[in-house]
Formats: sequence, structure tokens, C-alpha cells
Amino acid sequence: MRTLIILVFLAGVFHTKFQVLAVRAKLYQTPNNVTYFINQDYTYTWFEALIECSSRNMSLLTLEEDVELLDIYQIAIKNNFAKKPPHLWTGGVGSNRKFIWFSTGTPVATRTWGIGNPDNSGNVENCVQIFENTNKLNDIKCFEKMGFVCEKKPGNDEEKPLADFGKFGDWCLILIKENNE
Ligand SMILES: [Ca+2]
Repeated sequence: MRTLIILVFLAGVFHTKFQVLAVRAKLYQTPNNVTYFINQDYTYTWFEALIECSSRNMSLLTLEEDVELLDIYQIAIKNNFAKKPPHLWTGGVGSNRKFIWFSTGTPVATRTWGIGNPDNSGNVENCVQIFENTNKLNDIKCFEKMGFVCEKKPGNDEEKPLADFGKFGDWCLILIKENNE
């Protein structure tokens, strides 16, 4: 009897844990057929988020249109996220308050930044996040831990998200060194 109780308890724990994981890291599709993978757990550095997206053959979020920030906000509302949205890594990188989207090299639009940002606080803010509970971007230290949003846009099936990684390799190494000092 005791064994049975323990088994039922463990099954319950496993089921609950599985449900939490299923809800907190999940694929979402918009009416425009953009697929997002959003992980709400605050456990990823920017580099880890990049690898998570690449391993799914997706890219870290690259804003080509402002409406994509609204898409993510609406996903958070519809799916009862605790934070709408959570702190999420995007594919924006840069230095000294000049930022580009990692996958395309295009500049991050001025209008998408939160008030006072990018501010390069402490001279170490080289990666771009969506700030918790806002539709705005913030530059922040790449080794902060937060969630992330990957995307796959229609027609991007042939995309190789890490194809241009070499271009940024040296920059990444410098950044890793600076952030670990
Ligand atoms: Ca900042």
C-alpha cells in the first residue's frame, strides 16, 4: 500500500512538472504563419538562447516589423503568461548603443527601445531583450539569465541561423571575456 501511495505521489509530481515545462516552453503560431518558440524560464544567457533557437532550426527574434512585439504581447495575454511578456532575449546585439539584428545585420529601430534605452549601463550592455511586461527593448548584459523567443518566418525554411556566426565570432569571444572579468 505504501509503495502504491509513493508511486501515485511520484506520478503526480512528474505530471505537474511535465505540465509546467509544457506551458513554459512552447511553440506558438500567429495568423500570419510566423512560428515563435517562447521559453519563459529565466535560466538562459544570450549565448545559450542563440544555441537553443539554432538547435530548433529557428532564429532568435529579429524584428522586421513592430507588429511582432504586439504578436508576442498577445501570445502572452491569450496564454495567461504570468508576465506579459516575460524578460525575453531577442537576436539584437551591439556595442556602445549601436545595435543590429544578429541574423540580418540590419539596425535595431530607434522607436522600439524603452525610455532611456539603449543606455549601455555600466558599459557592459551588449545584448537586447524585451523588457518584462512591456513591448519595448532594453540593452542588457549578455550573461543575465532570462527567457527567450525564437522565430521562424514563412519562406525561411532554408535559413541557416548560424551561417553568419563566423562574422561575429571574434566579437563574441571579446564579449565572453569582458563579461567574465
Ligand atoms: Ca539598458
